[in-house]
Amino acid sequence: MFIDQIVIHVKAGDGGNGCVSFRREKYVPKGGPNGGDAGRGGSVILKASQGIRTLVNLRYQSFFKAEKGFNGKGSNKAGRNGVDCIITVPLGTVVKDDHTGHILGDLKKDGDIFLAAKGGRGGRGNARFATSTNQAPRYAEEGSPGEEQQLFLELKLLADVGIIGLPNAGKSTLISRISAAKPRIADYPFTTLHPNLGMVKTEDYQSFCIADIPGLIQGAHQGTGLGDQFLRHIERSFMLIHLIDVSRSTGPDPVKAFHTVFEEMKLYNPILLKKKQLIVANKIDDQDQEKLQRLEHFCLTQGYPFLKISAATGENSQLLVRSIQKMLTDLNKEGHKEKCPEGGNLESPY
Ligand SMILES: Nc1nc2c(ncn2[C@@H]2O[C@H](COP(=O)(O)OP(=O)(O)OP(=O)(O)O)[C@@H](O)[C@H]2O)c(=O)[nH]1
Ligand SMILES: [Mg+2]
Repeated sequence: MFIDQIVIHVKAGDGGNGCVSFRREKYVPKGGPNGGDAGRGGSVILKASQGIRTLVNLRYQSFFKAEKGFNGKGSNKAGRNGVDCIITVPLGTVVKDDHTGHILGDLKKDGDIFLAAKGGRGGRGNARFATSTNQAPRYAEEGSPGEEQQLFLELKLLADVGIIGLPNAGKSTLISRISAAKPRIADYPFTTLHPNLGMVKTEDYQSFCIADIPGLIQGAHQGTGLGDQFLRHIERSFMLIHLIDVSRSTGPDPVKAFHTVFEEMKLYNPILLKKKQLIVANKIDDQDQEKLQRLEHFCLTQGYPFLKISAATGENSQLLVRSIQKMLTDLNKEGHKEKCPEGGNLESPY
């Protein structure tokens, strides 16, 4: 199951209470205060891990609580700290305040952590409060409460390249051709129900990550088809491959197909249109010459880079990989290194 949005509730452990105690020993009158300090409460920490792909594990548990700090004890014994609660999330998880919608963090790299709720401070024992004028304090500090908040987690995949297009354009066939990903492929629309990621290895031993998202149709922004919600997964891509069917099948006119997807992207978030797009005509093994020419002419006049391939037979697929690699290198040179427009501070828990 692919879950990419979820609300969780986190509660850090409260700090323990400091101890009030006095040393009692035979022949030692007025032994003095010896109440120990308490432990701090455990924190709730989100940790990004390469090993998981979706937020599905949070579907079955949405309340996370860290352990309370232990109280201090007599004989100057300190209480133990509460154990932290660590929640593993996939790379690309954006953490937002559920009430305000503010972005609090963005976990992009393996091992990135975000302090979701900080554990309460442990109270000090009475031994700490002894002074020359008050040598036997009968009070100790109480622990402070652990933080608590409601978070909205949103997964936005971190693929270098996103593949967009109408249903049946051959997006999944393409990703299975150039990467090791094995998505479902079939000749009916909406075969792909959630995004798939694949790593593409280039001839010069480099690699990039590519995402196949479910097809878009007219009205996707209003929820038609599978809607436009999956577009969030290409928001952070450097560039897009717009795949268009030019086969003899009864599919729509290729230029119209381009505009349909273009419009839906515009309605979802116009920022997507600023991304570099490579228009790729697919299914040239079964091409409709007129459709192909129309699309090629359109790209030429509009200044879009254009390629024609057959994802099914593999024709020109290596040329496509090289072109993507080159475009990514050029984009890197132009300084598009930062994938995510959304910032967010990663805070160390301690
Ligand atoms: N002849 C030919 N058929 C192709 C080619 N690429 C894909 N197909 C066929 O087109 C159909 C749709 O392919 P998919 O890869 O599932 O298309 P998709 O764009 O992922 O479709 P959705 O997931 O529904 O959006 C399948 O029957 C494929 O076999 C191609 O290059 N040539
Ligand atoms: Mg598909």
